[in-house]
Amino acid sequence: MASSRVALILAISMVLFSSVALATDHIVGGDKGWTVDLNYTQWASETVFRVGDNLVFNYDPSRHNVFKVNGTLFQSCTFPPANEALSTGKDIIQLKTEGRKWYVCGIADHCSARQMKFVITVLPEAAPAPSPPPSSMAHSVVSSMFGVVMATMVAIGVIFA
Ligand SMILES: [Cu+2]
Repeated sequence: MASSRVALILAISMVLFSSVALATDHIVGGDKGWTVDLNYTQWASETVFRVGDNLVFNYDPSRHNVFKVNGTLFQSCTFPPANEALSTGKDIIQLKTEGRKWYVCGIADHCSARQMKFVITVLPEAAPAPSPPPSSMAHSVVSSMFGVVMATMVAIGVIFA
């Protein structure tokens, strides 16, 4: 009976996972992380950001920090109060809304002179299929119902096996 319970849990979790949109972790600056004199504007321009994705800042917390700012503060490299900085050295920011977001380092002249600043544009969550919204909605309902039916059949098969 224990093994059939495991199979049931597996079947249910397969359905759950299949309906969760894929979120991506974007490591800011890639292997080099968040540091001076790296072209983050270029990094950001080569990356597609979507709602639900994460920005991951890896850095030495004794040398850098992270501020999320608005466009005006970004342009002038001025910062919110220091206690609003992220400063753990491994900060993960989930992108919850669409639109433009600005990030800077608030230490010394890293924003104004050492390129530690970038802007991103967050796009809507990825659709499950590259089709127009009404039909893709219908498609996802059908496919998730199919998944539930399959899992139920597998579960019933396991219980009565
Ligand atoms: Cu810095």
